[in-house]
Amino acid sequence: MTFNNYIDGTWVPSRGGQTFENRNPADQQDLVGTFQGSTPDDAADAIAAAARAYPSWRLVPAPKRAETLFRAAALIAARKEEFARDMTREMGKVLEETRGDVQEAIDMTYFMAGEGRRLYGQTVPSELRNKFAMSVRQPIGVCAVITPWNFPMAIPSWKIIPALVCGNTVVFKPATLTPLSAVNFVKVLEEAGVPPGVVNLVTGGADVGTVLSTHPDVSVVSFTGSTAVGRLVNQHAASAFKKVHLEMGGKNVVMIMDDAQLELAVDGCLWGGFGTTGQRCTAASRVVVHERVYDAFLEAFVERTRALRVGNGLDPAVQMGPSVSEAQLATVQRYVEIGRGEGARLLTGGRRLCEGAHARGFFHEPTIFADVQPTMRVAQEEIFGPVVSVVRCRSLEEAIAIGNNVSYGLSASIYTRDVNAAFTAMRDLYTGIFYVNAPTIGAEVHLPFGGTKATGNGHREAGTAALDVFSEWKSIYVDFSGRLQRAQIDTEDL
Ligand code: UN1
Repeated sequence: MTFNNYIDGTWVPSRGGQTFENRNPADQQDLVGTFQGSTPDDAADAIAAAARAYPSWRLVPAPKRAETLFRAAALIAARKEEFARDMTREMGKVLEETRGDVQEAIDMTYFMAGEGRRLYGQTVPSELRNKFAMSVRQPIGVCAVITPWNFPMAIPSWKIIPALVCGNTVVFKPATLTPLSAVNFVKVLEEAGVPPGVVNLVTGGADVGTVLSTHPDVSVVSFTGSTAVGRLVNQHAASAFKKVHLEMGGKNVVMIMDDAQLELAVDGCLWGGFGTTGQRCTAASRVVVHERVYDAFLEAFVERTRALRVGNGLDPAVQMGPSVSEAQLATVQRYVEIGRGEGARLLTGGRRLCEGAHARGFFHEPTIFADVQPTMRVAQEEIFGPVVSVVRCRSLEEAIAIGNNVSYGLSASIYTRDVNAAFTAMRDLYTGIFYVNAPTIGAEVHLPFGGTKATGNGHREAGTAALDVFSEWKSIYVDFSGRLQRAQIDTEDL
């Protein structure tokens, strides 16, 4: 089946006539669909439609905009199973997780629709008599939304829904590996009654992204993806002073102290390290373990990892799906070689799986490196695959130092029963997200999501923090004194 772009309320093919295929990474014989390989002209059409729709959408009262979004949330909920299956087919993660992804989009849509009746500003006393002061949120204009393939419905919802509730219009470019989930999401918005031009979908590659981040009629660019591409987006958008929100790489750490409940920590490391085949920006790709429990932890972690069932995520018995693409699998294989070359001890995994049904997809064994030095590349660089690096430490202080000593700052966690250790780590890990006695993944939609250092550029999505990306403050002063009052000058009490 061939899917079109959605521009100005109509499903249209690309002007250039090019298409691309989307195949199941668990089974390359399974063609998921054919999608538009859009051109810069298609992107420009979508931006023009969004710019035309903006003046009227911004004036729809926010609670009314929200009503449309409440309807969208209910529609996604009704189709959760169908959307989860489509998602597993197009990007490989297991059904339980794709259901979670769709659920996250439902949660975000309900949460942000609720904001339609808030969008709170402030009223504050003026320093002058008979003068009223307040701040209100105002929409910004056309928002470009560029999203990754690892959370194909959740992450678009984190951006598109707050953009809409604030009164902006949207041009959405999903990752080329997950266009079907994007089509599913946009169809729901259409059906819920989002007016033509308010949301536009353009599938395609870097050409489309470049137009979105450089076009003069785009005011906001919200991007989640690699640090390298994020840097480009930032550079493209800089000269026109566009507002840019970036969410990029991570090299998240789980710290396991000598008083930790080890079984709980092993559960967390399995889920955090190998959930989504390690393809989360929040993945627990580093585990720092206190020397007193190091061997015991590794023994249990390796045993449980070896038992993980790897395969097609549509099979309910499978616990870990494939890498999303051949290129991603090659990256995993490259890092396994790098780790070996650096002298890390390979405890389990390390090979591509290609026997039987595995031969049709991009499967790799869940892999653990032990005795990793914190400066090794496998402990510093984001791999985005099922590879966990375990580092030994002697104290909480050392664990925190190792934890912080990477260029990224998305998520971190500690396993301990010592409240003092937990609070010290909570304070001292310079990350955007922190967990106690849980892995580095599991963010909920009503709290800010994002990271420090090379992970982000200071913004947060999710929670009410997302409203700060998609709106700008306007401070309003109303003088009802009937005479000129000069702030900072007429300081005497008149
Ligand atoms: C990501 O890691 O790419 O916190 C997003 C989580 C999910 C979102 C993760 N709710 O694990």
